[in-house]
Amino acid sequence: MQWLKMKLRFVNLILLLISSACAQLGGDPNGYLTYCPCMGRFGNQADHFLGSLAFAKALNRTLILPPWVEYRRGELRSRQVPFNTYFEVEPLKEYHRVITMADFMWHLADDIWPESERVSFCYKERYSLQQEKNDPDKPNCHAKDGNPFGPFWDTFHIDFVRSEFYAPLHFDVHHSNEAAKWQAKYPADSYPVLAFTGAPASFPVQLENCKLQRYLQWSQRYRDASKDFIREQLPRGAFLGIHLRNGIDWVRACEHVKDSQHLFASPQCLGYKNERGALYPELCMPSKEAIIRQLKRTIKNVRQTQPDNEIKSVFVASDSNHMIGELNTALSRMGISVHKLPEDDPYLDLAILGQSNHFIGNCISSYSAFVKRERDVHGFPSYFWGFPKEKDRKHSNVHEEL
Ligand code: GFB
Repeated sequence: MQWLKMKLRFVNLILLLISSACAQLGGDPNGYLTYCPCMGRFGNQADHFLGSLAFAKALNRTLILPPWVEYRRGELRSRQVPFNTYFEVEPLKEYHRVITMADFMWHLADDIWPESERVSFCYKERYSLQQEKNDPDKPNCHAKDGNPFGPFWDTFHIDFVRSEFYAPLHFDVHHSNEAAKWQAKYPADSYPVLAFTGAPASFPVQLENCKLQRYLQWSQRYRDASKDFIREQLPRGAFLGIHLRNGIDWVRACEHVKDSQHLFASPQCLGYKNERGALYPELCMPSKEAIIRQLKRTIKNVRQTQPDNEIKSVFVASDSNHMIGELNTALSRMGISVHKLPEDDPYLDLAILGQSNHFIGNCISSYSAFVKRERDVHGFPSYFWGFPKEKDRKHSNVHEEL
């Protein structure tokens, strides 16, 4: 008898735990929104994330936090890295309701988004690369066609039974009553989850959404790793973080400068309407000489303006050439040492750049833009390579800090 009572109590306890877990993860009657971060690498995905967060809030739907999509050399399929590997989930909740994709799929999807009701959303028909899949009588989003589209949804065994084309609706919820139009066309009771084939956001990030960066806070692992590196590897004192974007993909991308008004993240220095000037090549690919000149000038400026917090070292983040030898040679007479991570880690590079006393980034790069936004949140100064233009700087004595 005693044994039976204990068993019943145990079963009750388990039921209580399950029901409280469900209550915590209770379904949102206003619905959910998710998407595949299927365009570009981290900088692009981060821009898209901020826009998607703002969009989910405007539609008053919980944002299902997608994993980050990564590409490894030699691998045919993208890797999906859980959102909270790099960033905390809790601070986002101060802005809006969010849930990780893993939590949603394991705890809520069976009830809220059963397999037979999974609809993929795209603006208009997307053609498959496999011709035989394109049926003129059955237009489709082909949401899982190609890499990273297929591997992304496969991570959570998601297949779609139908496509929905949402044209002419769009994602700019700041300048019109677009959110109300979405809600009217796709109410949560008939469309519990809006699952987009790509991010419901613009690239580069809309000006209005830049400030949402404050809710994107590094996970404990990256906070600790960046602090440890700064404490253990850099000399005591202020340090200057620099981003050198100079790999072959970048060399090719910079060729588009000559026929564009904007390229990638360029509005961050030129302004969204080019109010601070037009594009020029040195903004994208500064020469080694220009980099060294700007470094020396920045270090001297800081010596003059902040004599009690002089720059003692430079931390270099790069996708390709860190220029460690050249920079050490150029800066050793000023008593400055130059450092990089022992192993490539794009996220740790970002987390360290975010904490440097001063930062020089690449205006065109969305990777640099991530750092700039994070530093703006904390009021830390940032500058860009080749900005303002050297000749403009001489003539106008412009204050460089943005
Ligand atoms: O982040 P991302 O979209 O920035 O892509 P851009 C660049 C990727 O290169 C990063 C690596 O996600 C990193 O994986 N990378 C860049 C770096 N800088 C660093 C660095 O300092 N350290 C390390 N460890 N890795 C543009 C895209 O890249 O590149 C465009 O926006 C296009 O879509 C173009 O692909 C060619 O904005 O710089």
